[in-house]
Amino acid sequence: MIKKYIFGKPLLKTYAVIEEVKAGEKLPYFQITHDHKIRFTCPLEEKDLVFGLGENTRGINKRPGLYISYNSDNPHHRDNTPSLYASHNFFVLDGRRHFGAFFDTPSKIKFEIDRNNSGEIKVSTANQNLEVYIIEGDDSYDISRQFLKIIGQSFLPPLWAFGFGQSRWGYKDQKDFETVMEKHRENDLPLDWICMDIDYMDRFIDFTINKQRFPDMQGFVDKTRKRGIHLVPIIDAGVKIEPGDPTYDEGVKNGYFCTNKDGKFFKAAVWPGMTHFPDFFRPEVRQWFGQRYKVLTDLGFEGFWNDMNEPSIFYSEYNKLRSLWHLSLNFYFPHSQDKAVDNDKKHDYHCFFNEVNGQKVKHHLVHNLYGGYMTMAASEELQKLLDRRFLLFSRSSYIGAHRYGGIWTGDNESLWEHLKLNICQMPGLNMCGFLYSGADTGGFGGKCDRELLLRWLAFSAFTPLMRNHAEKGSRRQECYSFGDTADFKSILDFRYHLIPYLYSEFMKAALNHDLLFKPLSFVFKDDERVRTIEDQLIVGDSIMVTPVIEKGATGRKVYLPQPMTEVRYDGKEFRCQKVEKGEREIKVALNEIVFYILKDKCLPIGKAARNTSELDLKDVYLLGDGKTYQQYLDDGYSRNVCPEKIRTINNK
Ligand code: MIG
Repeated sequence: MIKKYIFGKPLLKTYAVIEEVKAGEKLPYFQITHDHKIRFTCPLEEKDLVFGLGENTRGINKRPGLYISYNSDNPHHRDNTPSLYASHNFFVLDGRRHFGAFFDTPSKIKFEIDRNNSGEIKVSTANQNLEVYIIEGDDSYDISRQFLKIIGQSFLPPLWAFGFGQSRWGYKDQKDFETVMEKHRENDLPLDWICMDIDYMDRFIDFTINKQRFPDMQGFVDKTRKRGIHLVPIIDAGVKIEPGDPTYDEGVKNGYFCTNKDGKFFKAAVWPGMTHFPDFFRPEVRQWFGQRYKVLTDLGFEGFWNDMNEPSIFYSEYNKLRSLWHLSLNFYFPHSQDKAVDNDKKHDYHCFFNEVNGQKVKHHLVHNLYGGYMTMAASEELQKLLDRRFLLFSRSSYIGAHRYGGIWTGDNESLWEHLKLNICQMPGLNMCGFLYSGADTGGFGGKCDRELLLRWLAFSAFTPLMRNHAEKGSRRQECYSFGDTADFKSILDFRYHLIPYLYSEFMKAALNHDLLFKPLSFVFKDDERVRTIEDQLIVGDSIMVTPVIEKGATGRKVYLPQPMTEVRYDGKEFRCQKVEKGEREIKVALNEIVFYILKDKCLPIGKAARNTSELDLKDVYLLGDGKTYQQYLDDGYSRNVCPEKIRTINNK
């Protein structure tokens, strides 16, 4: 059962909830106090866990911790960093009582969960106008699914988006992209898509192509498609101030950009130099900006990633010094963000305006919706420009944006700690609707080594978005950059064997308002022990994954809440054995993947392929002791999806 409670007079209806929800009278579970902020407090019992909060840091269990929803570009985050690229304000309290709570506000909001042993959840925001949804149900899993239902169906990417994606900031011309393709082919490493980062553009101007570097982009896109590979260009939020450029000219002529306190277009520096930000809050601006993608769809592109849309700002017309100070503070004290975010009163986000229902509103009040609105702009117009499903993923988001695109988890680093974070983020992201997601595999910043990349790929092999991405100037981390590629081939081949299952489970989850990634306790409700397990996850209906996440480890300890089938893949074959319930010590070599099939379940395994265009989703065999598998099947690109496209495969 879901009820909503309205406080004050919210500025706007966010795009998060799309189903009608009845209003309740008195908010249960929380005590409310008002001063200059509104605070909601809820006592915690000793054994209560808190799940959710989407992309946020720390574990699957968010207790204890401080989380501040205020979309921030923060490549140096650590475990105690309160704000990342997204705002996902939904959590479930899991204990003797169960309830879910969604704090629907476009403004900054703080979640203190048993912070400093307070023994309570405290949610506070200076914007006292908001809606709170309370969801009651049988258990955390049920509550999460009820929430997924009211926020609407997740974005559905095409099948090729489940293939392996290679990316690196710094690939600059056609030759660089050809090298990636050739290296993959030479080494027999599968590949479905390559990201084009900002260097494909003319001086970082959105919807332009650098003609020197790509003399015939249309021909190149075409040729690449014939090899079964998609090129996926990036689009940044900031539009360069560049008279003569159509995006700039049209934006200025029609007054489509965010304004400053004098009513002029707000100026902020990002990659292209000084830019204006499209005011995505206005429907006509979204439609206009979304239609600008036509420049690229006309060249044959069918996939995009939207970046810098928090929006990220290097410095602005108001804050040159402060921003430089802020940047250097981040550089020298990467752990000090806690303060930096809290002291942002003079920040750029207080210096420009969005137009909300005809009224100028200070950006900081609606900040967390901006990136998601950019995703909506692109998605709604790409629907019109293309006749098939497209790939779209964004860096910044708010709940609701999951209906329009996927997200990646933003800039991370080549750290074992960030691999662990990636694992913990997945269930939370799924609880907030973001099914098509994944991290920069191998780490964006820092020095990735062979071992970390292999272990990370072995986990990413289960995430819908599987992309190796790295920062300009960092050590090369393509799968062919570490000498012998056989181990990498084994992991990437595994991914392609898994795609029939992954795609089918993804589509079923999206169409039935379900999660793909679940904490063990969502499935094994009566097993006390699984409640604190954070390095094993349930993926789909049939399997449990147990990634290796320690440096130098030759294997790991796993816990089985029931007897299962252990599956081991080493690049040659799948080997299965029945294993007992309880603890197990397993060896996992660098080229191997070990996972478990739940009791009475099975999964389809497909053939290896160089890319998804070679895959036949029907050509599968089953592993596990389940009697049947319900496979979702379609052509991988049509829009007319429906939950009935299921075939039953019998297990012999
Ligand atoms: O300030 O486009 O998160 O994936 O490679 C950095 C360059 C801008 C940030 C993105 C990252 C991308 C990079 N971008």
